[in-house]
Amino acid sequence: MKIFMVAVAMFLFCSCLMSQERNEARIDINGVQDKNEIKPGTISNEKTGRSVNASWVPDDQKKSILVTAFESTDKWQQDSFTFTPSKSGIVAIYLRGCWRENNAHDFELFDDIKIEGAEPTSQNLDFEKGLEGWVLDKNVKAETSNDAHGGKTAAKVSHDAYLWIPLNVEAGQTVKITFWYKKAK
Ligand SMILES: [Ca+2]
Repeated sequence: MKIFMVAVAMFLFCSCLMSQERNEARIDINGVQDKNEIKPGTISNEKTGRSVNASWVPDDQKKSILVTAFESTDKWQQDSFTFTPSKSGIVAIYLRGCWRENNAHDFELFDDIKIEGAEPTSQNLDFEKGLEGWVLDKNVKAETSNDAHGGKTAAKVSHDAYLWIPLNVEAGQTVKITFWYKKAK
């Protein structure tokens, strides 16, 4: 029952502000492991995106997960957002897409990610080394795509076929994530 409720809440997150037809490129910042509170900052486009702490997870995790999503189209777009962690340590940055019913997948492409104010454990942020350094889900695998913004390769992900890397953050130090994205064909 609890899993079902979480699923419903995740569905609502996507669908309440976006129609079913709308695709999104989504980045989660997850500080649950260290109970690191992730405070939302600013986003580059408030008309097509938003950045909020997760409301659908258990109470003690709500402030430790920040979900940022921008509407994706067939064209490459660049957007950014900022956040501030409450503790120094490791958080995870996830690249993914919108949650969909019935295990449906909306695939998104990411490329040329820039991270300011934190140290990622991999510098392969343009995916020119494929998915090297990134962690994949055990069951549903993210892929590479040759439809790239820069170079020859981009990452192709969905809600379940996500990619993540650890990020070293400092308490109170604002982090800015800038990235290119589009809807995958
Ligand atoms: Ca690239």
